[in-house]
Amino acid sequence: MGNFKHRIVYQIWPRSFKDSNGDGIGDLQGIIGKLDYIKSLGADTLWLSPIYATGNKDYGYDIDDYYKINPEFGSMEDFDELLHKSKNMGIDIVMDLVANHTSDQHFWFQEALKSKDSPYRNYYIFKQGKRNKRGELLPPNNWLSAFGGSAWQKDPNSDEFYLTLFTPNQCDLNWENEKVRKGIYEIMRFWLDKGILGFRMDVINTIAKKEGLPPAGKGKKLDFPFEHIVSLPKSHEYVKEMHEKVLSHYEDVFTVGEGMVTSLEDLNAYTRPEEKKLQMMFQFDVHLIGCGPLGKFDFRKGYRWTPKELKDLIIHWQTGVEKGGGWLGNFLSNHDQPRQVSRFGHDGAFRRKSAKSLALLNFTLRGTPFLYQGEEIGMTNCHLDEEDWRDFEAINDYRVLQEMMHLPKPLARKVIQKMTRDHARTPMQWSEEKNAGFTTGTPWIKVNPNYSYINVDKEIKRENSILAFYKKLIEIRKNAEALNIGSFIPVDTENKKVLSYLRQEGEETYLTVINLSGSLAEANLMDVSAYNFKPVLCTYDALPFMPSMKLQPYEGRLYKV
Ligand code: TEU
Ligand code: CA
Repeated sequence: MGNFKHRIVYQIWPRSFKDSNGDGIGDLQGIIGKLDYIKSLGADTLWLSPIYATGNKDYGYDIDDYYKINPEFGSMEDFDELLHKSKNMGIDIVMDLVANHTSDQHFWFQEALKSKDSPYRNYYIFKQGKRNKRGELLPPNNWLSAFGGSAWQKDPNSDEFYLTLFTPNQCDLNWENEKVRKGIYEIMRFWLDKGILGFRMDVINTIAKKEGLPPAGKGKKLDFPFEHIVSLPKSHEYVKEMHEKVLSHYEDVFTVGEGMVTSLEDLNAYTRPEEKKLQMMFQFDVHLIGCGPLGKFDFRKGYRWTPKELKDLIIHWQTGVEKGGGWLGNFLSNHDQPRQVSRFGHDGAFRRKSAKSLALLNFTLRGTPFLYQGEEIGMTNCHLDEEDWRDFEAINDYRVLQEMMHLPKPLARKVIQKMTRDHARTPMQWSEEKNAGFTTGTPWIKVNPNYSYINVDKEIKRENSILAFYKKLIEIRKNAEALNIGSFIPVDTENKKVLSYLRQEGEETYLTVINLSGSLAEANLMDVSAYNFKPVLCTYDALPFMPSMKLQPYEGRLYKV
């Protein structure tokens, strides 16, 4: 299991996984109670979204104290119990490391606010505001926050502003300050020494900011400063230092970097083993398909995309990362994304079929597979009215879409409904009991009413369920070196609907064929017809391989020589 390329990662967003004490909020004892379930899937690694003390302005990604457990989730004893029990079952824990920012309640920031001379002032990014002709104090530059609005907050006690690239309560750390770096490394050692396996590193490629903080884009209107914050050479240096000072001192430590838009070159430069930085990284190109250049709420392309576009993106990243010697973490959904069947497949009549094909895709691509709570039962997006929104991003961008982009309310609402992160955060659907068996109390967020027929209990009892498909697939992947580390070789690349590829290692060859479209399609596999393929796992019937095969909507097949 030791190798990071062989791991199967299950992501939990603890607030919505399982509530054990009836307060409507998921917690650590809830997770402990479901370890058997996670084990039964075949996962060996558990990534927990942040469980530290937080003010919940960004539901855990705004950390007040990195050494304390969020009391809503339990205590440090609960955590130790979780760590111990999961380890005994062969499951390792990966924690979220949020090192780009702390919350404004963190001790460092509270001290920094006290005065301009505070020894903690330089832990953050404070800068003198600018005065306009009328003498009004304005933010130091035009940087836009990732969640809309200016990225600067006024210091109540001076003419300075501090940088917050996400919510106004998440204060960007100044990584140039060696004390900040040391402070973060100490946090990492604390958790690694406790026995966790490693970290998923939040927006790790934005920790360095361009010197002098120059204006973004054309410099006039608010603009997101991609060019001044994403993957600057200094970010690479810091990650390298982190590896040298911390990670390299532990055996078998797991690291996956998360960040904003990266290029192939950049991802490879973070993840090539000889760079000694990270083991793998996520990319978001696939998730932003159909969005405009401003990101997920930029609806100007209408969220329209073709199966061919999706296919080309996948092939681009697969072949480019292999060539460049890097490594990907593969995922189709997480706590920031809509549910995958709703986004890439079909959440109506073909829900089951498309859920299985998307699983087949995620688990046979080259890279370490991550699966997000609920995808294994085909959970879908939920109809969410304004009063159901919990996420700052949705609430704030709803306003921004109307005020800055002049969208009429109904369209703004539609855009939010399409992409809000709340879809991923509706509670895990365990059973057909009240509140999907998530809580006996009042859930903190709406439960998707479709829990009456989409839930774990039902899936367990059902033949040919999505859940059973995941289990088989994971079992197959675990025992197939070609699927873990093999080469990715696309075939039938011109096909407009069907994605087909070989995974090859030594004598072992697998072939994946997936119809990414909701209509009938035909795969042309003449090029690989010399192989003696046998069906291994299919989403419809296990049909024999043929050089030309008709595929049903969202049909997927896995063959093996
Ligand atoms: O997200 C980082 C990130 O790149 C976001 O801008 C992402 O694009 C956004 O969620 C899209 O809606 C990470 C965490 O995963 C996210 O939950 C946090 O809110 C964010 O960092 C700040 O810590
Ligand atoms: Ca609880």
